[in-house]
Amino acid sequence: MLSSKVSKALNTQIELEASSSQYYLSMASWAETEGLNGVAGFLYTHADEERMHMLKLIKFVNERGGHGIVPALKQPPHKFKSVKAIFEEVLKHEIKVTSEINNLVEITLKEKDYTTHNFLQWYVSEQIEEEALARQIVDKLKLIGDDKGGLYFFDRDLEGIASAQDGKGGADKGGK
Ligand code: OFO
Repeated sequence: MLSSKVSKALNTQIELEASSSQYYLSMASWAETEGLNGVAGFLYTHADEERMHMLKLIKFVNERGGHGIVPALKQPPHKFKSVKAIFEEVLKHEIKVTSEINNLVEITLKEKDYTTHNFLQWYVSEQIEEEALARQIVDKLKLIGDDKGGLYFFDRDLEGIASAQDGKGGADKGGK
């Protein structure tokens, strides 16, 4: 059974995952209107992954006798300056999510809730991957600078990453 503190903290995380999903979805839609299909595909997949993170939390809270609340969400920004600005935002956002996961882990330790602590380890590892990927993309974009040709190839590269992630996402969804 979840303590009210842990339950409240998990519901806050549910909201953060849901708003991450909306945020990346909005970025994806902008990229698509700019003809950046690779960037859009990558971000659409990323938005789906965040939704899966939310769902996994809702199911866990419910299984443990709590109530996973589906939150109301604020409209995310829908205009972006550039692809680089988008991925800098993604990195900043993921760093924030990592810090929230860490706070959550700390709460479970204080509450001696080792089951939730164990469950959260999946999110701890996931954040390492997500931050590293975002950082890698921002570094690439820094190298490209204003080179339009470079951006074209970058977009194509992301298309490849998105389809690889799609495969992984499918397996993840079945297994979690
Ligand atoms: Fe849910 O991992 Fe990104 O935000």
